[in-house]
Amino acid sequence: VNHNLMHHSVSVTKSMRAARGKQRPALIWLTGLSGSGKSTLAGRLEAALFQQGFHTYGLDGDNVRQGLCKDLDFSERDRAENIRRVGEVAFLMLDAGLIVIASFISPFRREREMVREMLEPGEFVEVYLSAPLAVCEERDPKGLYQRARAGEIGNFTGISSPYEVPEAPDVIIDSSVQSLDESVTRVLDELRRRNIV
Ligand code: ADX
Repeated sequence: VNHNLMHHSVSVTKSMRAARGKQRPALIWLTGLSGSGKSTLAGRLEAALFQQGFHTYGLDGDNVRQGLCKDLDFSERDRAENIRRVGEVAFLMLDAGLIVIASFISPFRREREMVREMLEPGEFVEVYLSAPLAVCEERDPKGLYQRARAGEIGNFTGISSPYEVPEAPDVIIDSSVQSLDESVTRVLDELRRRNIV
C-alpha cells in the first residue's frame, strides 16, 4: 500500500453547494418599524419555502440580539454594527447555498445598502413592511411603544429614533391592508421572477 498518495482536495464552490439544493442563494431582507409584521411574514415565508423543498434560514433581530449581538444597544452606532454583523453572517449563509430571510428594523439606508453591496447582483431582495406608525403603535404586540411614549425606553424607532424609508424597495407590503397569504405570494413571485426559486 502506497502511503505517499497525494490528497487532492476538491474545492467545493458556492454554486456547487447551491446546485445540490436546486436553488439560487438569496437574502430576503425585511425592513420596517417594530410591529410592522416582519417576523410574522418571515415565519410564513420560510414555512412556504421549506415546504417546497428549499433550504432556508431565518435571522431575526429579537433572536440575534440575544446571542451574536447581545453586546449591542439601540444607539445609531450599535444598530449599524448589528446590521453589519448580520450582513456578514448572511454572506456566509449564502456562500453555503441557503436562502436567508432576515427581519430587522434596519432603520438606516446606508446599512441596508452596505449589505446589498456585500452580495452578488440580484441576491439581495429588499422587502419594505410599510404599515404606518399609527397602526404599529396600535398593535403594540410587545407593549414597547407604550413604554417608549412613557419615556421608559429611549431611542425607540418611530418615536425617538428615525426610520429611513427605502427609496427603491423590491417589494412593498402593508400588513394593515394585505393579508398574510397575499404578502407571502408577493414575495414568492419576486423570487420566481429572479429565478431564485
Ligand atoms: S435594528 O434597528 O438594530 O435593526 P432589530 O431589528 O435588531 O433593530 O431589533 C428590534 C427589536 O428590538 C424590536 O422588535 C423590539 O422588540 C426590540 N427593541 C428594544 N428596544 C428597542 C428600541 N429602542 N428601538 C427599536 N426596537 C427595540
